[in-house]
Amino acid sequence: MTVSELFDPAEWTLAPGAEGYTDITAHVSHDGRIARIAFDRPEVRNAFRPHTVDELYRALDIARQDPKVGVVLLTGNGPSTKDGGWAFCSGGDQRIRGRDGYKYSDDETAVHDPARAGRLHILEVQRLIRFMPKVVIAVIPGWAAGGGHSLHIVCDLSIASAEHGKFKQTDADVGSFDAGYGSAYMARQVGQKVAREVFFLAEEYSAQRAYEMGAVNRVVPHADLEREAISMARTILGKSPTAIRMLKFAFNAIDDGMVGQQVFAGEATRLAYGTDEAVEGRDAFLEKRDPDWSPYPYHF
Ligand code: S0N
Repeated sequence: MTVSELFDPAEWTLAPGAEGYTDITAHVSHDGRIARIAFDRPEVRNAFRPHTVDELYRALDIARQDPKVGVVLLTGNGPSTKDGGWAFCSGGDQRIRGRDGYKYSDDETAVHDPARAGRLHILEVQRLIRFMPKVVIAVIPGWAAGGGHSLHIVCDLSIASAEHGKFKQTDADVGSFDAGYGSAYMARQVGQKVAREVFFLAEEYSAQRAYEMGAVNRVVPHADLEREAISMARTILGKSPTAIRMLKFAFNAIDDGMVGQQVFAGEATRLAYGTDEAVEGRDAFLEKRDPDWSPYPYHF
């Protein structure tokens, strides 16, 4: 079965736990270092329903916890068999939007678990992308609209198809709004005037325009999109994992307030634990003696 026209089976193997997914596909490169996670609902421009978001969260979290994976490619399979259209993601599935969020089923007579009603958990996915200590690249073969537009904004890097990459922030058209990273962080990327225009006018813009705005890193021929994304990932994988992790959290910190500081601090603590100085503190406690800090200077 074809995963996507741009998917090269020679590059990938099924990711752990991916057998049962219905709304996404998840693969890892043969050396285990790159994860490819893709929306797989091309007939609705890869719109997500709660079940899609559950699977996406699971696949991303598996990639987060896999010590071999250093880069995640987030993309959309395609094209649509109905009309040949391509999409990265068109956001929340409007057909199952209720008054309190998105429903797990469009069966109005079904008994819904109240704890699972009205889920808006795409925001949990956004936070996972934001805070995972790995680079996440949005690989955009077609439409990035609504909540799909916001997902590309929250990814660390974006690469788009020159022919089919299209962008539109439809939130205000359908009475929804990403008042978090989707809008405020976009303004950080492209400036306030441009971000407000994107949201207030909800016009279509091309991959080239997205590049000129500073929202997309690279625009490449459609047929080369995934190859270029893999090449970008391989370049990143050639760098120091600690340096990349610290840099990602450094870039995040200024916009993430105390949480950004906490994430950065966690990484700093991990590094500090590796020093002889920290080992001395732990050993002194365990050996019930005063610590000897004399070998450790006050650096200036
Ligand atoms: C993507 C668009 C621009 C593509 O236009 P195009 O190429 O003309 O295709 P269409 O003919 O329109 O679409 C093809 C088929 O796909 C269906 N479809 C497309 N998008 C959706 C969708 N989002 N939901 C359901 N169906 C969709 C079409 O209906 C069509 O089907 P058929 O063939 O049967 O007619 C264009 O399609 C478009 O504008 N789509 C809608 C984009 C949109 O408004 N998305 C929702 C925006 N809101 C969100 O995403 C919520 C975000 C979010 O989740 C969130 C964020 C922050 C805080 C909370 C939340 C939360 O609510 O969870």
